[in-house]
Amino acid sequence: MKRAFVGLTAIAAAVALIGCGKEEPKKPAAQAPAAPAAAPSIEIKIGHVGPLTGGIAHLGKDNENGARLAITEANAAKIKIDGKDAKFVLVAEDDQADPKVGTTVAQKLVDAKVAGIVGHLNSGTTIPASAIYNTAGIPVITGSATNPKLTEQGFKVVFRTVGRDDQQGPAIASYLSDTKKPKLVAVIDDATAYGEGIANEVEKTLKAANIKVLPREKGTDKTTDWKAILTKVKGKNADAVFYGGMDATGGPLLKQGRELGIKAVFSFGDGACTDDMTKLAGAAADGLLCSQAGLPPQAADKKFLEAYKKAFNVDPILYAPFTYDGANLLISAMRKANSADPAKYLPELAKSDFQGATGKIAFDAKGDRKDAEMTIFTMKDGKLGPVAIIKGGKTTDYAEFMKAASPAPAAAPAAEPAKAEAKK
Ligand code: ABU
Repeated sequence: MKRAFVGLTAIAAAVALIGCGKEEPKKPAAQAPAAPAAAPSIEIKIGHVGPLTGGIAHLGKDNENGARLAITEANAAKIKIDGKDAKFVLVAEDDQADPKVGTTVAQKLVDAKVAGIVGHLNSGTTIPASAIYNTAGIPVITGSATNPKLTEQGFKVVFRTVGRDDQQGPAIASYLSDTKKPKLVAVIDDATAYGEGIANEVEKTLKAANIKVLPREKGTDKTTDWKAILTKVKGKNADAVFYGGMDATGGPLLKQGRELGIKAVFSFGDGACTDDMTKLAGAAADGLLCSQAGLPPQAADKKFLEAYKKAFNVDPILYAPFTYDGANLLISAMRKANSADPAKYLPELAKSDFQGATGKIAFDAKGDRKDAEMTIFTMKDGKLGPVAIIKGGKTTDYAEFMKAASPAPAAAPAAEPAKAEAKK
């Protein structure tokens, strides 16, 4: 009886085991076909630096937008570098237009292993930052810093898509002296590398034309109360004023000058050659003269202008077309070298022969744009209008120049206009 119980228990246990799924293993299901391997990709970081806070943040954003649009278009064009899908990423930094912050963010970009940089906006930040990029061997293209010193340092990695202040200063000073015939000019600057540099060039040109220049007056790039300096200028009865500085400080200077009853012609370089002068100075801005170190934004390639408006819902203010070209020059050189390695694509960048939104771009041995145009503007009814182009020492009426110019330059690179990736 005892044996019979043991036997039944063993059978029950065996049945229970089968019930728990210890069956014969089933044949494995047929494997799904493997998905095609994703194409290898490469992330290429491009830095942009400009002031995104402070009085000239609007110009920093304008520059950044230009570079951002180029990156967005390059991504839409599905560019391959070294057989890999290139994904370009804009790393945007704010240098607050401050030379010290400029070097800090320059090192940050080097540490982040960016392949190239568009920037900075200001000469005062670009010059010290360029030494850091040069040590790291990373190419940098500014679309707005105009002080000659930048490209006189012998750095092989430095380029600019605008002209220099030893072209711009003589251009605005000659136009002022030829058209307004001043006898005594007050020259004021903001004590920055740009402001002081262009003021020196203007003074040199005026003096060479036998025009008297008052002893230099100086503010800073934060000065908004110019009354003490302007009262002195009024007392000397200057019939023209040149200010080397940006619009954020130039607007108040002009407004206060008119409030004090100064009748002189006010003239400015590119930093204060924006429609913001009307916002800042009101009706007092009408009649001002100013220069930009390239063709005006409205003369840029139509495809670029439309894509910029579509992407950002505003028109470019000043140098966005030049930073757009700067970013495209970097990308174009990488494509030619088939590499985003700075050491490999730098030689291609140096020998660029590029049709950009601002026209044909080639660099001289220093990294300066060959044959840069200088544009002279006047303000009328609150709008800046180009009146003349100075190129190779020759002044041409703006309308005539544009009529004679070859057909509008083609946008670069080959890509559909696309909505720029919005930066929150
Ligand atoms: N070129 C005007 C403003 C930028 C700069 O050179 O500082």
